[in-house]
Order: sequence, then C-alpha cells, then structure tokens
Amino acid sequence: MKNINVIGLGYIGLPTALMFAKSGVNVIGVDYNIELVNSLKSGKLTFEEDGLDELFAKALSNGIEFSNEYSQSEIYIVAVPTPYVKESKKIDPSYVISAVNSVLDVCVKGAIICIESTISPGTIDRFVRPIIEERGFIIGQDVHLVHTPERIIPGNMIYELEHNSRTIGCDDNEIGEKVKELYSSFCKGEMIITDIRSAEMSKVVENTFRDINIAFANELAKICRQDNMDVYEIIKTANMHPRVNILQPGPGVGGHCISVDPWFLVGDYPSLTNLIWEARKINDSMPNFVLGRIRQIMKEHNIHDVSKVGLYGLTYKENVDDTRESPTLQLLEAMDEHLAFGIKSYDPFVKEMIVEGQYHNFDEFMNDVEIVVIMVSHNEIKENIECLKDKIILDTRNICHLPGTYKL
Ligand code: SAJ
Repeated sequence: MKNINVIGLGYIGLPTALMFAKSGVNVIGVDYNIELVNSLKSGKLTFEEDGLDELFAKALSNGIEFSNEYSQSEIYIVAVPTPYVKESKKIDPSYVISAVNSVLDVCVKGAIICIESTISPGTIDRFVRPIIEERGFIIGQDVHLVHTPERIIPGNMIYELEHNSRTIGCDDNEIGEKVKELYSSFCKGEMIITDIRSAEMSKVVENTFRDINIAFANELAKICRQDNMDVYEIIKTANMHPRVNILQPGPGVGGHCISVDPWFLVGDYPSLTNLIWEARKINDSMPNFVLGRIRQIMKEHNIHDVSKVGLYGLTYKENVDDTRESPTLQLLEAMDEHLAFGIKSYDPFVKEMIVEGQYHNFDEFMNDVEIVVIMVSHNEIKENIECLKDKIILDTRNICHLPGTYKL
C-alpha cells in the first residue's frame, strides 16, 4: 500500500485525495489552511459536490488523515492554486514553488513530485527545476518531476475522476509508468505518457479551445440580437452538421479555469494570441451585454427602479457552490462602478452573505422582484419554472420557455 501526500485540499486536491484513499492508498491530505484541515478532521466537508459526502465517508473509514504538515513520503501530488497576475497576464507560480520547497524539506530520496495544478507551458522548466537544483537536489535521482494536469469538471467531478483519460508528463518513462500505476488505483480512463512541456501545453490548450468555442457562441448571440434572430435555433441547426459543434451562449465565462488559463498563453505570447485574446474579451464583455438587455427591458416596461430586478444565481455555473469569477458577480461589479445599487439576487447554493441585496429564500426573492434574470440554470429554477409565470423574465441560459420570455 503506497503512502502519498496530497497537497492543497481545494476543489481538485480534496476529491483526488479522497479518491486515492477510497481505493486503498494511504493518504495524508495537506493544506496550510488550519481551519480547513480542522474542518476535515472533524468530518465536515468544505464544499458541496455531487457524491462527495459518500466518498468522504469511505475515505475516512479507510483511514485518510489531514494535516498542516508535510510528511515523509515517496509520492506527492500537488494541487495548489495557480492564479494569474492581472496586469501582466502571466502565471503566479508562488504556491507551486512554496509547495515544492516544503516537499524538499521532508521527502525521501527518489521521491516523485506530481504537479496537478494547471500551469502555463514552461513553468516547470522556468520556476520549478531551478529551485530544486538551487537546493542541491539532482532531478532524476534525488527527486523526479511529473505533470499530471487535472481534467475534472465541477458538478461531475467524482464520475470524471474515475472515467476521464489523463495526461502524464515526465522526463523518464519508467517514472511515468509508476505514476500511471498509482492513478490506475481509481482511474479507468486511458493514460497517455508524454513529456512535461507537452502535458503543460495540452492542458492549457483544452481550456482555451472551450473558451474560444463559447466566445463564438456569444458573438453569434450578439449578432442575432441585432437582427432579431434566434441564436439557439441557429446553433441547434448548425450543430446537426457532422463536423460542427458550437457551444452555448451565456452571461459570461466564470470559474477558475476557462476564464484564467487562456491568459497564460496571452501573457507569454502576446503577439501570437490574437484569436485567444479576442475570445477572452468577448466572453468578458457578456455581463455588460446582459446589463444592457436588463436596461432595455426595464425601459420597455417603464420600470425605473432597479430594486425591482432580481438576479437568479450567483455561482459561475449550474449546481455548484463556486462563485469564483462568476458572471453575476462581474455584472454586480460593473453596476457598482456606475453607482447603480439596489439590484436583488439569490442563489440556493450560496449560504453566506456575499453581496448586498442577496436573498436566502426562493419565495421571498420571487415575491420582491418584478423582473427575474436567470443567470444560472440550477436544477431548483428548472424545477420551479412555473413560479415565474407572472414575472418579466430575461433568460440568459435558455431554460425557460414561458411565453414572453426575453433571451440574451
Ligand atoms: N459556459 C457557457 N457555455 C457553454 C459551456 C460553458 O457559457 O456552452 C460557461 C459556464 O456557464 C461557466 C464557464 O463557461 O461559466 C466554464 O464552465 P465549464 O463547465 O465549461 O468548465 P469548468 O470551468 O467548470 O471546467 C473546465 C473543464 N474544461 C474543459 O471542459 C475543457 C474541466 O474539464 C477542467 O478540468 C476545468 O475547466 C479545469 O479545472 O481546468
């Protein structure tokens, strides 16, 4: 039975650690956040995700431990955040560097460090190898570096952990095979062994591809709005072509992956990333586009009081509790900049108060607004769509088919 440390117990690290533990691997989950570790130690999960409760229970019964301290081990899985610097659009590798440094303090000779965090292509060569060498470790002998980028989608993480294919980027095939064996304790998908640089690049490319595809759908939505065409009908029809697969327009692209990773390429290759940059700009313009639609609808109905408007959904997408980079929060920020206050909002997944005018009860929220803007298609609203029948509705997710519903 292998002994591993999973470092960083957030949206990716925690389910991964639990999955390893469930499959019989000896796991210590490590995070510098004392509160988070204490919460897990006391049996309390730190975020909601389908199937996570059951997985947690199984991992606990298999003896998973949580700690703030790194411990001696042969394998480390690093799943810490990799934000980008807003001004330069480049990666901030400080969490990865600090995790690797802490691993070096305790690891056994020949330990394998697998970096799961998404990193910009070249990060391992530019930032990780130098710090290991500066500390006198020989890469390939004292420690081995591997990049195993995560691919799981919030909302379906547990299923995807088990079934998605994986990329294993390494310097040495033998080490790649060892890592493949470890992941095959739970992963049934195909695992491809490649070099580190290709693994870094392919991960960022996957998310950039999706960002560009969504931007295309959003641009189509704007074109169709201008001439009153039905963008959904057009996409549905075009997608019947065997080689066309356009995604869905929406109020913007949120989350900490698709709206962040393309910037890594823009930051490193500014003169070569025209398409990628333009796609980012289009997706980032969508919250403002929705704001414009709200303004038009208010005018049409002679409503001047913004407190009659309610935004349904604060998370970045349906049925998750993650609000990072959420289009609704971007929209609220834009309103704030224009000193427009008083709009209402509600989300069944957001229990704490994160914005002014936020409701925690669906019925109260519905009672207090005249215009409902569907920003997120949580199951709750889909199942209660009839409650909207006396409201003015702006549906940015194309889930409401009540007569008179406004679309993007
Ligand atoms: N969105 C649209 N239209 C669509 C699809 C999505 O507007 O047709 C919006 C969503 O509402 C959301 C945003 O895009 O605001 C991103 O959501 P998502 O479901 O497309 O993706 P994420 O960010 O939850 O997860 C992505 C996934 N990447 C790809 O599908 C290529 C996931 O597999 C990655 O593991 C994850 O990024 C990551 O961590 O990198």
